[in-house]
Amino acid sequence: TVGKPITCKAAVCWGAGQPLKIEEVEVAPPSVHEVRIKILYTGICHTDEYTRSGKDPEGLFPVILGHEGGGVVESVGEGVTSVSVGDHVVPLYTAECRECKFCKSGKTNLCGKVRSTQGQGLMPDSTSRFTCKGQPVHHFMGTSTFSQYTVVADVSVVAVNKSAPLEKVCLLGCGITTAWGAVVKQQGIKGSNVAVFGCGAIGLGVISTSSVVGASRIIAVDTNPSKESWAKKMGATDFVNPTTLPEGKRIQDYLVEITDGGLDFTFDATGNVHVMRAALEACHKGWGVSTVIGVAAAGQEISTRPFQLVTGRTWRGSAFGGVKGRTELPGLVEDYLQGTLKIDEYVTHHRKFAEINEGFHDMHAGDCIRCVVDM
Ligand code: AHE
Ligand code: ZN
Repeated sequence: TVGKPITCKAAVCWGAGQPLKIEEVEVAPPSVHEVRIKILYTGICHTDEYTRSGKDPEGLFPVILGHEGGGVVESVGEGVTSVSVGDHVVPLYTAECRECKFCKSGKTNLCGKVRSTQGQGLMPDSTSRFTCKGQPVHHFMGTSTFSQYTVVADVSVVAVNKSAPLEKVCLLGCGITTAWGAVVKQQGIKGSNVAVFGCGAIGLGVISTSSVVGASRIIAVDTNPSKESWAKKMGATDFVNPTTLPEGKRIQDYLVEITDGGLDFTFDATGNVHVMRAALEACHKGWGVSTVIGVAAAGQEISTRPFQLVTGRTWRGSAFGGVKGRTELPGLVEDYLQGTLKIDEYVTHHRKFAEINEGFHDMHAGDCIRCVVDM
């Protein structure tokens, strides 16, 4: 049977730099291999703000942002077998088709199936399911969770245990999973020393996961002194505020000094290219590995002396923590239910849907780790 369009509320961003506006939108029924989801909760991530601000070179407007959602399957299109009506689901901005060159390589979680249309703000058939005031509205990251109903590709959604609260496991849609994967997919963290630059949700998740897998020393780095207690609560053994170092002392030189030659592993969770450089240069000669997680603004480039690499440091990065969402998210939900994966701790702010712009402001305040919006 062919479904009907649904009229509901969505937060539309009409142009770069504009606040979101709650509008009535029409959400078309799911087409072949698509799933329509009633979104119940969504987190707000810096990437939503990055695209809203106009800094994202892939940004398109008007758009419905949001990529950290939790909801219930309302209807499915033809050919959908992986989820059913009523399933509790998390949309995935990194799809997993299990058929493309990337998925079959066994080397990456990046899936090629829908990425190009996703980047154009469209469904795989190159059209949008959202209409507002008679005008098509772009999708975002294949998820658009800032809408009470959204449509996603069936390769871009995973069903999870219904006993898990969606207001918490929605955060597995981005932040928590990204941080978890960046650590567990990296061999050798156990018994090693680690430095984490930036103590937002991602940095704290890296600290927490490093602690769980048994890193021997975890140095948290942040310019905000109030992040020290957060970092220690998540398992950091040391906290360094680079702004309090003696004048002219670079953070990388300081870290190399206090670690007898540098870190085994460092992580950038800031998106600042100067911090990325410091994170690489804080690595131990011969074997240190630095992972870039943060998203840098358009036009930004990283640099260092090639000698840093010649002398055995490795610069790498991962997206969505290298996690294959459909295969791995159900297990992360079980870990959460069993108490071995922290999620509740990250939720510092709650907002009603009507207050979503305030949620964006919350994010800029130093006391916010994650704000969850009740749709
Ligand atoms: N569109 C941006 C890049 C944005 C980006 O790097 N996105 C991250 C996820 S951010 C989650 O909060 C990512 O995983 N990208 C992989 C992908 O396939 O997009 C730009 O600068 O063009
Ligand atoms: Zn995100």
